[in-house]
Amino acid sequence: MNAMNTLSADLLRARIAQHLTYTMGKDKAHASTYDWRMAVSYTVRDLIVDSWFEATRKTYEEQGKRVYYLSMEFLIGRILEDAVINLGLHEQIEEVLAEDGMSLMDVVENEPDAALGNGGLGRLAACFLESMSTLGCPAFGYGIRYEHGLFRQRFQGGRQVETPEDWLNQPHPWEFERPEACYTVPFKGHVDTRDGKATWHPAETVLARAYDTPVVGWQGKWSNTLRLWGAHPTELFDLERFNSGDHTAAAAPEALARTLSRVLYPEDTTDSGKELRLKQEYFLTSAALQDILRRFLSEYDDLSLLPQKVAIQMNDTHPALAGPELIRLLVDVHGLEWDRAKTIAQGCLNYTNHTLLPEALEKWSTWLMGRVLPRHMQIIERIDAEHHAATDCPPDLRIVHHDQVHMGTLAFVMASHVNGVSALHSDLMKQTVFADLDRAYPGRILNQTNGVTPRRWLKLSNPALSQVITETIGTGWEDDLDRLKELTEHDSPDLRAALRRAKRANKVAFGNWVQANMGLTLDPDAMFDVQIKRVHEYKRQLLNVFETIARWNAIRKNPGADWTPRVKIFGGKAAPGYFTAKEIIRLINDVAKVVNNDPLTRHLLQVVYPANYNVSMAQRLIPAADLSEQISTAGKEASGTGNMKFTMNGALTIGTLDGANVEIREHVGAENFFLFGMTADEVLERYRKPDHARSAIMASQELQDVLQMLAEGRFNPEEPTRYHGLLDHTWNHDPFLVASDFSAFLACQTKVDAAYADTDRWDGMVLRNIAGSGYFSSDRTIRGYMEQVWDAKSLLNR
Ligand code: CR6
Repeated sequence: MNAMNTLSADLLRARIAQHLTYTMGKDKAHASTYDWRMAVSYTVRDLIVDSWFEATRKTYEEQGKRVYYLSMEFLIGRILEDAVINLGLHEQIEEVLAEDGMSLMDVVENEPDAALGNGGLGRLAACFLESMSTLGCPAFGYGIRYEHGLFRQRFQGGRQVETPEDWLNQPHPWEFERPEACYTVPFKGHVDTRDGKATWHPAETVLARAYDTPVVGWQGKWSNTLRLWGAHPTELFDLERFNSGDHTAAAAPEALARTLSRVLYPEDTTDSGKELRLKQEYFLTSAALQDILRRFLSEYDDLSLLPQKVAIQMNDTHPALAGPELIRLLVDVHGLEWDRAKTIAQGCLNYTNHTLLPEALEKWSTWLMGRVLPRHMQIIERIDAEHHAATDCPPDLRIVHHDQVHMGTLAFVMASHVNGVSALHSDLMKQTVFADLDRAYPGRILNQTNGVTPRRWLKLSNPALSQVITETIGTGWEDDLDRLKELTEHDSPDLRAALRRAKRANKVAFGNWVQANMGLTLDPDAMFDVQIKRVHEYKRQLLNVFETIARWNAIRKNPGADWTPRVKIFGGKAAPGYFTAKEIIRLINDVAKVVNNDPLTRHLLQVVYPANYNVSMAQRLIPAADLSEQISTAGKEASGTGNMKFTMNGALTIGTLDGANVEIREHVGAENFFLFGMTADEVLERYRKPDHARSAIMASQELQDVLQMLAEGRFNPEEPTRYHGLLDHTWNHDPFLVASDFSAFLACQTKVDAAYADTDRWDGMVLRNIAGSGYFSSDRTIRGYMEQVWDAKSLLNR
């Protein structure tokens, strides 16, 4: 029994009332939902603080290893409900609020999403923090406190329009500002070298100030810290200038500093190549490393112990300056010799790679790096020279070549362990992009397949299914997700019916939300077919919308046939500068408009694209899904994590053999997974055929019909040429092989229709998907990191 469960409703009632009165300054008669939300949040936060202190005390006492997770993104979403679920206070708080006519749901939904991330990479970091707390692994997440998280998406005439997000417009009740935890981060200037000792004279400096948010694990037994850095000016406001009337110039130092933590870069898988982005990456890395060293030196005085006590994870290459920065701090500030410093740094650092797409592997020009970080450029060159001498590598394997600093190579060379995020991805790392480095540093590449936290992604987001699970196998699955396997032992018509009822209830709830927000009425008995993720060509939303058009054509040709009704649901944002992705969004919206207004097919096919997909929308949508679309070109999606959430929530997957789909299929059984399309090897083979797109199009009448309709402007008569660029792209380039996989996709979708029509068969498949999803808990992933990457095995089961 969790200690929190014994907290009486009386105590909660008193504390919430106390915060309402004395923190918010409101009496009940005048309190708004916002006031209640803040009062409940402060009450819950107070309860977390105790376990947070306890965890910190225990960590200092044990003198064991600490883990530091450096990430430019933490896509946290809402915090209150997650904390309430983990503390086991859901029912009590609901009861207390009801007495005053408030609903916990309204209060929870009043909270803005903390959207400090773009997609999978940022959400993974958030799941990892929660799992590290659940497992009692002493850890800090280090990131940037962006004032504006990921942009808000609206549709205007079907087009994506971005508006700024402003989650910090309101006070953020979860964080503690730490004015004392403050570090100077230098930029630019020049380096003097005298008697072999380098001294950096920076031209600009900024202060990094810490803002801490406790992250509570399951049952409130342990809490770790998410420490986000806000940028502040080092120079004070220029009073002299202000008094002389130059008000703008007086505020200039402040404006300069603040831009550093102002916005999250919205590119997800492209290298943005901007000076500000490089400065942000260094700002995070330097502040984090200074903080890590300060904490270490408050406990130990021998820096050689650092690798024993500290594991630093670089989440992608964004914090890859950690290598040179740690060497700089050890050599220039703490006076260590180069060799010793470098060995210590390598002993602490590890690197996770999240993509093989060449455009996403970060590179900075030596000119920019040398200008913004002159001391680091020197250090990088020395690391590179030693890497070259030790491995005798060819020029293109060097960290610096063609006047560019290759951050993937730098991260690789400076890390003890390098890992991919699914079995297939880690294999491909060894076979392709990192093949030579793998030979030069054998054994360095490992695999740690991603996972997701079942607390947020099952317990919280899907109470209906969670209840069925608990009624069937008892409690305790929440932090031991392999136990879901036991569901198969209980397979029965009753259990299948219960699963079906839970799914239907979620579909009805989602349908109500769509009705209220979009004015569309959905049929909860139709198959809910969902593709939600960033919009990117390799994820092939285009393949899905082509299939939608082909389906519409087929139904119109033969409306009386035995069709399985479907609702095609899309969600996702495109990077603001990504032209093709934005065209795909517009096309989906144009198709939706026409298809949803066709009286002949409306009861058989609907297309829904709610704007502004985010974590909260995912929590609403995934539990309501029947079919999960994971249809990327094989070899392109490093892992995926949405795919895991759908499986856990009893949606079946239609997917390619890509990323973690491969492992999902192994765990749920091939017969319970709709596989289609080319394998990664076949994809490579296909690229060698110069007319791959044209020949695939010519082989499919259905695809030709779809493309012909786009050529004629069937979905956009007001501007019939709108998609001619997209068509040209498909006929002549088709870089992600949409045409080549189209027929296989269509055929597989027909199998999905047949399976859905056979209710009992479908329900059995659903059961096996849920039962097989235990492996995809991020608790399993974190255990893997603790054992194989962080050398922190002894922290498990203590
Ligand atoms: N875009 C991968 O593409 C993976 C996540 C988390 C991604 C995705 O397949 O699941 O990372 N990569 O590992 C990057 O962000 C670079 C992603 O989210």
